[in-house]
Amino acid sequence: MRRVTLVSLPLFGMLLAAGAAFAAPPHTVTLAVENMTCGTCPIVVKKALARVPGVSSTSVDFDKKTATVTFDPDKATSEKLTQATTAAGFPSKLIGKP
Ligand SMILES: [Cu+2]
Repeated sequence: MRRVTLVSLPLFGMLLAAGAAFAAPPHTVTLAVENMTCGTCPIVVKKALARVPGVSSTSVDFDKKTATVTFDPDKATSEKLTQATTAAGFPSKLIGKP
């Protein structure tokens, strides 16, 4: 039992390193965002999205009513993004991707 533990720890470290090496590239999606009525709204939407773990960049287009978000697909999903804006009072949906 003790021998197994001694062997498995470095092995676990190698698996972690391998996992990092093969981590999925970041995803970028565009969301259609409702309810943005003034210049402050995009800031609120941007903050709500930036708070989602795994999100690396967010840009909100007030004129087009869209948000473009780049995130780590291992940590976040597009569903979590739409949930975050909806919770902030701005329902959104994914454009173009399933
Ligand atoms: Cu506003």
